[in-house]
Amino acid sequence: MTSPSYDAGDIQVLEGLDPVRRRPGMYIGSTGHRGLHHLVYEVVDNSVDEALVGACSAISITIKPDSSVRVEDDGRGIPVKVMPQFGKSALEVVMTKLHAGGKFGGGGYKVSGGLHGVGVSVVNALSQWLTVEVRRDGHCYRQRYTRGVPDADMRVVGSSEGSTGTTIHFLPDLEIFDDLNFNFTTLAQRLREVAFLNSGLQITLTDERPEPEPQAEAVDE
Ligand code: 0RA
Repeated sequence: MTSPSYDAGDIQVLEGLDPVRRRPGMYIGSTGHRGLHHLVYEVVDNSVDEALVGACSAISITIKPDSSVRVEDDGRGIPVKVMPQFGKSALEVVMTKLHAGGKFGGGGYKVSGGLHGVGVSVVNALSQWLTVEVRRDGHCYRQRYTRGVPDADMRVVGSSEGSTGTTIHFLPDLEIFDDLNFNFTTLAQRLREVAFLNSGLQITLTDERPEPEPQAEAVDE
């Protein structure tokens, strides 16, 4: 019997998320407006990666009234099997470990999305809370995190009703970001570019925030 062989391509260095909260700018560029919007692009890039392998045809992004953001795709869903080397679901590993180079696991799982992707775990680390739902293998799985730390183990919450995909819903952390003022136009411009570059991929952006009240005109006394 031969023992498994390892080469540089198999090395996986997975760290926890503490460094991300300590130095957010290193991972997302800034904790201002740009960094805030980068969180959305990071999640969407992972869905786009699914589209690039022909596994995803629609991505829907919603800015919720509390300025949380929900990104839903119809990709394969983040894998959920327990990874023996971690004793955790692949989902929890993807959401709570920072990959510092090398490949993720032997099965060809990737942790980060896109060319410049730092991974959805960075978004998790920088969110006050994040919920992920995966529709896969006939089930709907769910896990919630607070500032990147699981509240509980992943659990089955229902049937996938025949569909597959991933829904990530997160509230950026005001301990990290200056404010949560997402700019619809900024997001729409970037997402339009993504849609243009990925023909056949449907991208929907919805803003559920209340309209700002018209401000009273300043009147000189
Ligand atoms: C790791 C491995 C695979 C897919 C994903 C992650 C994945 C991540 C995100 C984030 C948002 N939507 C996503 N969809 C998929 C490969 C799955 C497989 O081989 O079945």
